[in-house]
Amino acid sequence: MSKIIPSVAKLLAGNTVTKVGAPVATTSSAKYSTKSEASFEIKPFKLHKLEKGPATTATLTSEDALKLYEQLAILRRIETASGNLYREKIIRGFCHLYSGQEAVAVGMRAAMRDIDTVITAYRCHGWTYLMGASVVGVLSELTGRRTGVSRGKGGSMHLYAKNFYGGNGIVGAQVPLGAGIGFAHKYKGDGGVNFALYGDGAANQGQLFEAYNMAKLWDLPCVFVCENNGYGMGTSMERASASTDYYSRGDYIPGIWVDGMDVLATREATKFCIDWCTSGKGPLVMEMETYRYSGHSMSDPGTSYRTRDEIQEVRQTRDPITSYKDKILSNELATPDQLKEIDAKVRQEVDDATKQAKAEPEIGIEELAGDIYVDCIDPVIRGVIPNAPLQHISVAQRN
Ligand SMILES: Cc1ncc(C[n+]2csc(CCOP(=O)(O)OP(=O)(O)O)c2C)c(N)n1
Ligand SMILES: [Mg+2]
Repeated sequence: MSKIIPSVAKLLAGNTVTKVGAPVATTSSAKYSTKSEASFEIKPFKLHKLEKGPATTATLTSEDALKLYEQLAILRRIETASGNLYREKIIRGFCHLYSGQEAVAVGMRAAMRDIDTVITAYRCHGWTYLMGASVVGVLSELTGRRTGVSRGKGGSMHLYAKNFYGGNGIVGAQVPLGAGIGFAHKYKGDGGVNFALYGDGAANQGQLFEAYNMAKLWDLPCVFVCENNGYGMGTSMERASASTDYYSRGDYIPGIWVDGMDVLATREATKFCIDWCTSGKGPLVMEMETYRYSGHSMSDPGTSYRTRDEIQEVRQTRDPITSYKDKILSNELATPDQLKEIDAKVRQEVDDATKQAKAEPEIGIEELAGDIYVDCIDPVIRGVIPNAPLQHISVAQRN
């Protein structure tokens, strides 16, 4: 088996610039990777009002290579499970999948520090996991169960975790909120940076430009991240946007275009943004060019405004997981056996979480008015029936 690796390397080599580091294992077992570190060249960033951009060479250790692979794989698997649960009618309501866009979140998360914060729109399942929730916490929320991150009261669009401000269903509304979280970092002087993610469709809203303005006036540590997946529901970006150079649309705010299908590019760009913001230079706009494989939501087959060939082409040539897998295999940072092992572990974890989510109960009716307030001043909550108010109760544990 170990003989396969050099030949895979030859077949797949392409964008390596150097290989450094001594072999970490001299054993003949293919279970072990053979290089401790490798360097990769990143597709050039496009810059707006910046003289110098992020590093275009990324170094990756074998340990990080496996970690990133596992995260990419688990995000994809969570969405596959969510899609299935939706088709089984166990997940109800809205459900927007992130498949195809995983490298954006995983690369960003890899660069973020514990103090940094994130807010996004409704494609939020993967982010919730990356910010510390368990797979059960995510899937139970989607299925409306007690063990969900919002005790089953939020559903697919309203997931939260520590330093993760959701999960927001109103297109674009998370962006001014994100500037506000950036303000909180500055006000408290905690050194954190906030990342506010939005889509190419949301990018045309007026409230974004108001948020840009305040963020620049006050030089807030806030990165505006446009996840350009080519479409806002069934409308292509070319039909909706007079300028599709989203990285330059902050005008007076510097911007960076990033290949959002490359987890190393998103990681390096995010590192750059953190350095920029923490040195007091104010906000940045980052455009991540990516693609969504599924329809806009589960009720959209996703093939009336784009061709099946287009989706297939992206899957074959730019898939964030396959392309990354090829890279780490050909550079001997991981062996096929190691990746298979991770795939099996991920499948097991998500399968177990799916079973558990299905088995968990929903919360009782007595919690209908639970946890509305942190400090409850008036426990009487108006309901839909006049003269039959509900009682506020505190249920969830807080840290
Ligand atoms: C204020 C508002 N307008 C319209 C909608 C309906 N809507 C939900 S998602 C969406 C498209 C957003 O596209 P984009 O910003 O590109 O994000 P993507 O879905 O591609 O991630 C629209 C119009 C909404 N939820 N909120
Ligand atoms: Mg979009």
